[in-house]
Amino acid sequence: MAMKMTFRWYGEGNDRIKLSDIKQIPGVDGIVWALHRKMPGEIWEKDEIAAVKKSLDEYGFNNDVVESVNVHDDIKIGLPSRDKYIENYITTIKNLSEYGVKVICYNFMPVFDWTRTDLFHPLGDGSTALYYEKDKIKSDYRAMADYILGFTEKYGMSFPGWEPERMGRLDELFKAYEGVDREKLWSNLRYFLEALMPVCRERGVKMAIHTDDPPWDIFGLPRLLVDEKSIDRFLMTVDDEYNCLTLCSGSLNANPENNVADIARKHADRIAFAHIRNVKHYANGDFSEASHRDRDGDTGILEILKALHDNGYDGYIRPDHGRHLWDEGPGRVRPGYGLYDRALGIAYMLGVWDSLDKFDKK
Ligand code: CS2
Ligand code: MN
Repeated sequence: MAMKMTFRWYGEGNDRIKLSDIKQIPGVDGIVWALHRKMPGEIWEKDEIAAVKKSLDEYGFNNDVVESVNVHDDIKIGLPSRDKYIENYITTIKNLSEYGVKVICYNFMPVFDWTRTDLFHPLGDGSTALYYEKDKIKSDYRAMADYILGFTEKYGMSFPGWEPERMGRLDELFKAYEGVDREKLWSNLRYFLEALMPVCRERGVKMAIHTDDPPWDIFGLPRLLVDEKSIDRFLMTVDDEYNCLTLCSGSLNANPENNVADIARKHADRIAFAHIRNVKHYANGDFSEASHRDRDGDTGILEILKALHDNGYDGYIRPDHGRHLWDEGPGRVRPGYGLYDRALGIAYMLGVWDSLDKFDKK
């Protein structure tokens, strides 16, 4: 069984990139998809799932991986209403499994999904990339949310995890999370997964948590999946082959102390999905995203791919964020999710992988 290459696509009418464009990238087996208009907690209905599957079938792409089925805040906070939302989540898992879905990527970050301070940071060669300026993320969560929302409104796009409806209630949300310290969040995550595991086993669906991005607390909110130790803890807490990891190299390596290849080697059997992205660090703690070429960043892309390959990795993989190239300026591209650099990333990764297959037989 070989590793399966995938490409994230935001869906018909929600992504400027077309399936027919993706079809021309060599080696893509599947589309990582989602019903992006669903609010966290809502059930994904069978007819909606069937429609996406049909559109992917036409191009011969598998629909095995969903990213993301977002988790309702009440589950993360641990409110009594969580049981109702967990029931909905279980129904969604069942519905997805009927259409062949095998992996669900999700995250358990309070309030915010990935966080950056500049979506179009010039890299000096004419391209731009996502950028994190450490000093900008201190206490003013409103200012950061306004920056992201200003962008999404201007260009009529929505970002997963940054739903304007939720962002409009930020103060309320921060208040609701007040009693949720790190240990409480761990126990709420455990409660959620233990409720899901029986149906995951029965249906053959792996839950693959995405590592937190960036991997440290922000605005006083705890983040759990931040380093090797916390990943060990996560996998032990619910020690089930259906409780898996989405290993996101760029998220983890936003902290340069994290050796992503070591983590990949240690937990290869529990990685269901790998996001490959390169990060370049600056001495003051800022970081920028970079091309997939190993030497363009500090993440150790070659070591990570080798670690997965050495362990016979046969899960799903995708290029994570890419730079914005050529005509992909603001308004013409989803930040991080352009066509060109992700296609180049795939060609690079497959080049490495094919060479390992051919010359590095174990
Ligand atoms: C993704 C995340 O764009 C990205 O960085 O890797 O947004 C990811 O989809 C979510 O955190 C998973 O729920
Ligand atoms: Mn990722």
